[in-house]
Amino acid sequence: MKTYFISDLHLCETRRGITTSFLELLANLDPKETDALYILGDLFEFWVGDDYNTPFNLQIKNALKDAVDRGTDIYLVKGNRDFLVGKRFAKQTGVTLLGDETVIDLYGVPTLILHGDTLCTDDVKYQEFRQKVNQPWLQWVFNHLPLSLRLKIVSKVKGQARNDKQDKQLDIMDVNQHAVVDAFNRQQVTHMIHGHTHRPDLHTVELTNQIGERRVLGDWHSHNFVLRVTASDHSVIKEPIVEPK
Ligand code: LP5
Ligand code: MN
Repeated sequence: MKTYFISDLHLCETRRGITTSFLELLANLDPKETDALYILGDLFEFWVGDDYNTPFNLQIKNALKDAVDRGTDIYLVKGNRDFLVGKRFAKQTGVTLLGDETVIDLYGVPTLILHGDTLCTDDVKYQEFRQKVNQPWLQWVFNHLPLSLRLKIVSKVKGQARNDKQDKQLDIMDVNQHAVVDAFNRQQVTHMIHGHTHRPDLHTVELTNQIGERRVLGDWHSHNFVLRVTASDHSVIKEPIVEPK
């Protein structure tokens, strides 16, 4: 049996190659051989609300629903770009939404899964932004605004965030080691899997009396990136993404 992990696809209408690659992954999931698919955040480039049913969003929702209906459990952790995915999305797709940090039993190994943005504590401006936009009352208000206004706000804030990011040093956008060790200790695990930083790797981390393992997933920019875990091994599947002309 296999368990798959992906993150940071940033699906959007203009990147058909990435979308095709994701739809193929879903269509090829064999429920007889698959325990679960975990999507660790930033499935979408941005999500303005569960009611934004463009043909593109419907295509993705339907593909998720088909895969779930055929018998594969799919779990979704929200990322910093799709933090507004909500209960209606879960109901429409059959996907199970997870909280910021979840410990799963991965073939006998308790493993912490998360998007990864919460580990980047040196990026103070981002953490302040995250706190603001994750306030339930603000999300409630935002979700009740007309779609056209929501789209305008998103495009404005995105522009501001993009400008802000250009001035940031690269190392503040990676994880903070203390935050990593804190997460291992808080959850009492020695294994974690996350995305967000777009710096795929396998790191060892010194913990009290033991060594931790931190697996970072890659984004789906030039290649797709799937981590496949079985009871005996971990392997990364990576293939070039071809954008149709
Ligand atoms: O994803 P990536 O790698 O490009 O960048 C992230 C961080 N950026 C973000 C920004 C969002 O993706 C932008 C989405 C727009 C959302 C609009 C929401 C509308 C309101 C909803 C209310 C419920 O996540 C980036 C990190 C980087 O990862 C690496 O970790 O550095 O962080 C930023 O760029 C954030 C800026 O530093 C701060 C931006 C401040 C903008 C001011 C907005 C005012 C608050 C609005 C509240 C309504
Ligand atoms: Mn992210």
